[in-house]
Amino acid sequence: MSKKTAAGSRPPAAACLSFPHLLRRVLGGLALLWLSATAHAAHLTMDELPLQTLHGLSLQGVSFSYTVGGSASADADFGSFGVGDLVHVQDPSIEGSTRGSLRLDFAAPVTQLGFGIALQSESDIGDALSVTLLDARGQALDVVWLDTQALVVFSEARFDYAGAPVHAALLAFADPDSRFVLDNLDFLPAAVPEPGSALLLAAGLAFLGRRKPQAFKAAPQRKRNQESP
Ligand SMILES: [Ca+2]
Repeated sequence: MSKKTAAGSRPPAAACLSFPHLLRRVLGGLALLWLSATAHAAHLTMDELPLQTLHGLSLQGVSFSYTVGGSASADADFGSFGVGDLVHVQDPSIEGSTRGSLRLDFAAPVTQLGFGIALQSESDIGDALSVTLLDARGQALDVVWLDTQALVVFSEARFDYAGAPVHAALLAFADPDSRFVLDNLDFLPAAVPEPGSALLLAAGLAFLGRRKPQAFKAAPQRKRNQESP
């Protein structure tokens, strides 16, 4: 039997895959499914809704609470105009008194969080505000103190975080006699596979479990075919 005839009788390509090759192909497909899971980044520029009181507002997976002395306050607005076009914040934005604390609660925990902040000051300010990142139990994952810089008119900074899932963030200001502006809020919910992807993943693993013995039995047969004259 010639080599050409032997090649012509070769079994279909899929049957020739060794188990490691098959495993790589299936896992590659499953990885693509996994990456298509529901992780949609949000970018809020505070023009999503008209001017209104901030406390109690929820949109795109984040809820805002603004309190002064532990009580809900109307001294912070969403969609406020007046700060103009600065480096880290631009009209419209969130604006309020630094007497209060601002809390962001996320509908799904976020692994990335960022925002621009400006204080009504023309000076650089060290430790101008603290950002406390909270886990699912309300325990502090981290506390970050931000310095602000006098860039245009206000004293500004950009906060960016990437790490363990954060369920809420609490902002508190060192100087209670000023105003703050917050804008360009970015957050990325932790990826959670969609139900369909999870089912496909389970089906893929079940397929691998059935396929493994067959693939190992097929390999010696191919070797015998190649050695035949
Ligand atoms: Ca804006």
